[in-house]
Amino acid sequence: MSTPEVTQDAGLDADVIVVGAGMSGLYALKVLRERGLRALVLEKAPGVGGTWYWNRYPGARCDIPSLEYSFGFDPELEQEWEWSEHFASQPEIERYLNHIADRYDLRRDIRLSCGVTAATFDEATDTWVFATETGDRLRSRFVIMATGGLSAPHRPDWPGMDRFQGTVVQTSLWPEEGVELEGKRIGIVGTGSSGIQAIPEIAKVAGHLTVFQRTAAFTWPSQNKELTEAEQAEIKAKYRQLREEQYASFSGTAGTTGAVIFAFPTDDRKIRESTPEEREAALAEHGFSACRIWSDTATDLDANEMAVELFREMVRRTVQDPETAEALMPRGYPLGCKRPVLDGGYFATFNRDNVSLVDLQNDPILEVTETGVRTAKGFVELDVLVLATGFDAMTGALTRIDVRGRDGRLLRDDWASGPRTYLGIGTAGYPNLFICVGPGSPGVLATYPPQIELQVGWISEFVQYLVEHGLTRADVDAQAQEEWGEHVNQVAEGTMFTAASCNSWYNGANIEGKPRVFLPYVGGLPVYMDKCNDVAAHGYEGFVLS
Ligand code: NA7
Repeated sequence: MSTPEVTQDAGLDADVIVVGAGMSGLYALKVLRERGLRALVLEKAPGVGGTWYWNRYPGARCDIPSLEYSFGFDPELEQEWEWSEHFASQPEIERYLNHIADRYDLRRDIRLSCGVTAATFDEATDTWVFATETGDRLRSRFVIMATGGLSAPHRPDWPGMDRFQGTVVQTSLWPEEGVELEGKRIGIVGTGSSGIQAIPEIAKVAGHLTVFQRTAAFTWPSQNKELTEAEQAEIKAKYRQLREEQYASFSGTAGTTGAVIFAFPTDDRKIRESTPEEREAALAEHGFSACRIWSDTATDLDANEMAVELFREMVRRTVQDPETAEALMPRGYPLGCKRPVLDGGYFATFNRDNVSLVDLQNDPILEVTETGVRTAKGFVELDVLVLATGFDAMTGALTRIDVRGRDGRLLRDDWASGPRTYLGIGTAGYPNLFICVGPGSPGVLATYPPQIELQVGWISEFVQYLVEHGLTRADVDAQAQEEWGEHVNQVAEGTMFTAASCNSWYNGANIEGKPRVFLPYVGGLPVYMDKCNDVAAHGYEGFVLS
């Protein structure tokens, strides 16, 4: 790769300031340097890894196979790195990302414990000025917001929360030193991926675990297992091919395991045309996965409901107490509208004597007291309250920072009725600001490492283009942004993601007051990258350059 002579402005702290040292930020730093640009990464956490730094709760692991949830930019790295399990645990992914920081000598340009509180565009100089929690004031020409799609924790605030004398801990802010759980009376709120991963692990050590569930979830046995040397060697022998398949695939994955399972029904048969005997045979053969093999459940709500009934039947057969089983059966929203959850023995955990379920649909939380949680029908004494209550996804990490663009506009205000972006990368009125895995890009719908390589690679090439052409300002054309937004909405229409009954973090419904807008681009990674590459090939059409 060529490393051009870049005119570096001595008044700037860097050509590019990258906010966040997760996967996107680390990769951005590496490629920007290779392009001869001075980059500086500002990270809120005391360590690198982003999501994989913060989410260190018991049971935290990835829902995409390890050999695919990893970078492909360096064949030596992918050959040398050993993954120990099919789905990597948080400690292993955190080690991997630390290894990347060391291997490519990235740390010298990363400031840790340096959260950005404000970023302001200075129109007189076409630069961005940053304020940080540490009181630093820094300036750069360009900014890459590598702030992550699931990084702004959502913390509900029930009456009396501050009175609780025990420990309150969020799965998404789990302390490095750990939390004392052995023998304790523990309550956990939330049954999304985080809660469902944590519940079986916490149950093993808790005195008693009470699960507070608002919405019953769809979750499938992950069938995680150790990776043998032979299995790794087989994949590593054809790693280049696998990577090419990932880059060219809808969701950035080559296989059919992991959280992409719904993209691939395994059967041509329609559940609507099936007999009770065929459905029973499917249950016997596929268990919980019997609901997801049929070809008609992704577009036909009645077919979908028939498939959900198969899922409920598996819950009925797994959970011994009928009342608990009933409460754990998802109802009222279609299969495939939320991100599938993969678990390690979730439903069977409710057969333990030390685990009980509170169904918040019938028995809502009224308040938290000094000693526990009061619901409409009872009181649960607790030593520890775990909040697995999710994230202000895809936009929260951006809108929680005071990002001010042209004419003093504030991003949080501009996006009050929903984010507006061009390609998920730029947003009109905020020149020189580029977003990684942002709303309007595939984001959370495509496996991050390959997506990041493509998208962050594209952004860094754009920055290099601007610098080489002596252009100091790249804003988004409002019309191009409008058209992209319409396209993003149009592609999502008719899918389960946007079904009227679907309340998910994909569409903001999990956050009170957040506008209901479907956030990611559901057209698939290759279509998305074709569009980005076409934009670049036409002189970055849709951006206004000066
Ligand atoms: P999720 O999937 O958003 O799950 C959060 C859970 O917390 C979910 O069950 C919510 O219920 C529940 N929740 C949120 N607020 C409340 C309140 N106020 N009261 C009761 N229950 C509440 O987040 P995760 O961290 O589990 O997973 C996010 C992604 O990370 C995941 O999809 C993977 O991609 C990795 P609700 O369903 O909204 O009724």
